[in-house]
Amino acid sequence: MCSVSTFSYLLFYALFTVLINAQCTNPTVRREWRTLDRDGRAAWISAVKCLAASPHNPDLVATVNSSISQIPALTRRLPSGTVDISYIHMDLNVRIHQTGMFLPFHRWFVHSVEQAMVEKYGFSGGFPYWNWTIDAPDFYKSSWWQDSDTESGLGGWGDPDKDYEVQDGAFAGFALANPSYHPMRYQYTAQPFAAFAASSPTIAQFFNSTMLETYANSTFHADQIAAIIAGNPSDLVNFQLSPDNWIVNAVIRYPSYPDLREIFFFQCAHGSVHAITGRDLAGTCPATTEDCIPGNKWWPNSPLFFLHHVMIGKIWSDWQNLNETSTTAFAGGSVQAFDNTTYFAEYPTRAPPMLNTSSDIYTDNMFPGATIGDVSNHTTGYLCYVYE
Ligand SMILES: *[C@@H]1O[C@H](CO)[C@@H](O)[C@H](O)[C@H]1NC(C)=O
Ligand SMILES: *[C@@H]1O[C@H](CO)[C@@H](O)[C@H](O)[C@H]1NC(C)=O
Ligand SMILES: *[C@@H]1O[C@H](CO)[C@@H](O)[C@H](O)[C@H]1NC(C)=O
Ligand SMILES: *[C@@H]1O[C@H](CO)[C@@H](O)[C@H](O)[C@H]1NC(C)=O
Ligand SMILES: *[C@@H]1O[C@H](CO)[C@@H](O)[C@H](O)[C@H]1NC(C)=O
Ligand SMILES: *[C@@H]1O[C@H](CO)[C@@H](O)[C@H](O)[C@H]1NC(C)=O
Ligand SMILES: *[C@@H]1O[C@H](CO)[C@@H](O)[C@H](O)[C@H]1NC(C)=O
Ligand SMILES: *[C@@H]1O[C@H](CO)[C@@H](O)[C@H](O)[C@H]1NC(C)=O
Ligand SMILES: [Cu+2]
Repeated sequence: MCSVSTFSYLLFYALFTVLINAQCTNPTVRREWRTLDRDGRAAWISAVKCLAASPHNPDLVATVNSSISQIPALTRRLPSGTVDISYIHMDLNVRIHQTGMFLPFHRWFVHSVEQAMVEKYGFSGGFPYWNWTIDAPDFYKSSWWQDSDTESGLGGWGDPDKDYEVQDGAFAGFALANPSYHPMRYQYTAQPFAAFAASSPTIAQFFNSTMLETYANSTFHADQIAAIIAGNPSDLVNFQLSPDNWIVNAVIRYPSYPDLREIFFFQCAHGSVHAITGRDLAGTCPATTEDCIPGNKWWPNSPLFFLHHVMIGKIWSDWQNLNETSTTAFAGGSVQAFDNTTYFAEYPTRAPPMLNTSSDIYTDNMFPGATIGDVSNHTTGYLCYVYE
């Protein structure tokens, strides 16, 4: 099933270099998942499964100090493609969220995974995306969760009696590796913030009654996303922040909380899609896993992670294309600014040292590297795709 391509590394590298320099004359097309035909959906799922079954990449190195990343050493990982892919996101967590790397890293990350699927498993390219604004009005019952085809369907919600493990579709029983092996799970969570606040009194202090009762879908409905795309021309920092400016206020009001990372991340449109889908898209620990710290680290466990992030990349692209001052806009720092709230208010996504378009995207040596400038336009050659 998973025929590995015969390309040698050198040939691949040569092609790759040519591609970088080439004009983007024949872009692949990224389409909304539901507009793909059955074969198109099955081809993507098949390539994802092949990648998941592929061997561990021995070149992968964790680069973040483990006292910061708080993840197990790489040597304790079992060999598997999705373990590796999840692992670099776990390792780089603090560098790629709430920093200037957020949008560039995730665009590069999806592209690199897509390239691996194309080079190794004959995927024809054109990574699909999940336009969840379609689902926002009635997320639980939406068409997204209705396709139980065993080769082309993403399946439905998990079974509450089985720790929300997904029972149908092509990913039923799909084995995930982080934080320990378990079948893939999704749990509809309409108001995720109440449970999040209840998890600790320290976290609870950030939430007033409005926030506790916020419906996750209220942050990613179509009107709101259209407003985000139309807003803040040329200002990438506020574009990135715009889904959740109000949480910045909360952070400033409660300066004592020692780790604001999770609070901030949970509240935006991006985070809300993770949270409303629950379990493996939300970093909720499996029932059987002891010593597990929940969080966003292993979100890429779930194949939906990538469909979600192509959508985030499309929103960025739509924003870039709406106003000529936005096309090449870049601003952002390399470190999160959570510990000191004065600092946080000054640099909500971007504390110094500052990044620029020549800055290298962090790769953990897992995939070929690129700069922020390489990914800021997806039709210049390094990237070569359009959205439909
Ligand atoms: C990792 O961080 C710890 C704690 O701050 C420090 O003691 C150690 O020297 C660091 N290790 C490296 C390789 O920088
Ligand atoms: C999502 O779908 C809606 C409805 O078709 C559409 O209006 C909107 O532009 C789409 N959003 C993006 C970012 O493509
Ligand atoms: C969010 O979901 C609830 C429950 O399905 C629904 O009643 C509400 O209208 C939705 N909100 C938006 C903004 O679509
Ligand atoms: C809760 O805080 C948000 C953000 O600061 C604010 O918009 C909202 O009005 C507050 N709600 C209440 C009940 O205080
Ligand atoms: C683009 O944004 C600038 C502000 O940065 C604004 O002055 C200009 O009118 C916008 N152009 C269009 C076509 O919306
Ligand atoms: C991307 O690059 C292409 C080709 O150079 C150019 O036509 C297009 O306007 C650019 N788009 C953005 C969003 O910068
Ligand atoms: C917080 O950051 C601000 C701005 O960088 C700085 O002026 C202030 O001294 C810092 N406060 C503490 C307690 O570190
Ligand atoms: C761009 O950022 C990198 C670090 O990411 C730094 O080494 C380099 O000096 C910066 N270049 C400019 C022109 O500021
Ligand atoms: Cu991420």
